[in-house]
Amino acid sequence: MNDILILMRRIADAFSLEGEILEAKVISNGHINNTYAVTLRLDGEDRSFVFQRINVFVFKKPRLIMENIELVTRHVEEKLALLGRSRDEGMHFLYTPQGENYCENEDGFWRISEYVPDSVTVNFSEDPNVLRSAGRAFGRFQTMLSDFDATKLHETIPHFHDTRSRIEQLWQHVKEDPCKRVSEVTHELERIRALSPTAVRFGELVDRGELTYRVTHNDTKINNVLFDAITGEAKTVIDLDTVMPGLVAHDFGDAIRFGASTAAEDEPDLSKVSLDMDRFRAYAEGFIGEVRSSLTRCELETLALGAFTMTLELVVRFLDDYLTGDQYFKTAYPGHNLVRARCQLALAEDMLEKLDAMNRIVSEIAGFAF
Ligand code: GN1
Ligand code: MG
Repeated sequence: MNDILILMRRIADAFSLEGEILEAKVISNGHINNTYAVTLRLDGEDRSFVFQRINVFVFKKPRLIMENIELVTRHVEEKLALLGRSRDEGMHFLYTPQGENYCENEDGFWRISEYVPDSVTVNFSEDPNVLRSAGRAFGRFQTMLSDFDATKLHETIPHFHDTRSRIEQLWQHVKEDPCKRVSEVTHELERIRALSPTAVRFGELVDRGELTYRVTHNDTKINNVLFDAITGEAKTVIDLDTVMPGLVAHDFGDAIRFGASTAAEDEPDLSKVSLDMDRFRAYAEGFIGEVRSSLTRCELETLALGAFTMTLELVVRFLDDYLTGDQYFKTAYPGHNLVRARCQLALAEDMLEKLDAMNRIVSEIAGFAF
């Protein structure tokens, strides 16, 4: 048995998951946790599960994430049952004999969820229909949680999408320059300084009470949606680690940042990086179609600004991680975070130029002028 199989066996045992492990594959989508697709032979049947080790550098209190997930998945399950929809549209976690949805031991902090049958993830697609379907899935998720009591949720990463404090933290690290890398990024810092006033508008709108928090997903990359392998329709959203009070524009904006870009998040050739307006429109149609009736005017008016803001926030986060020694995001090569930051900066600049065009599309879909 190879090392991964031995490790997976130990984790399965902690959850009393019996059966022979037939296969264990690394899933390399996310930047934070370690994920494995594991297939076991159980009672003569092949069953697949997702085993995940939580990154406790990022999630300092992983039990609190699992408490949030328990509450959120239960709420979603009840909603799906009421609507007569398929159980596959929600996520299902396994419990240990101690009744917990995680195990914590010398191997780390682990959880196991059932693999959603016939599902696939998509990292990049030029097909607007994929974006429209993803928009519907995140919109439905938002709607299902609209009556969920946000005070029950722990803030698993404080100030997660507080762009203002992310920017302040970056300037603090620029001053400290712990890895002596600041001199390499003077151009990027100059642009961040110029673009910051636009990126901190959300903080100001919240301060003035014009926007309020809802329960949001907060990590709406298209690869956090499971699609039906046969029909291509989105089945469910995954990666519920950052479900917390947040702004609708964060969820909308992060999905656009990742899914409507013409290039990957870490494309080094910046001439390839821009916002694809067809995919923007498709996602907006899917998302707004699901949430339209519950959004305020100010929420609708700031959806497009959310795309720019989330993209600039990622510039700041990737650059901050680069300046402080690449401790947060997994990297595939030295300088990877800098490449990501530069790519996201090119995208943010393009989004700012297209902000009016994005707003016109949102206004058209929402059915009123602003
Ligand atoms: C991380 O783990 P993953 O790849 O779904 C990050 C998000 C970033 C994203 C950038 C907890 O998400 O906030 O937007 O990378 N998650 C956390 O790709 O920090
Ligand atoms: Mg993820």
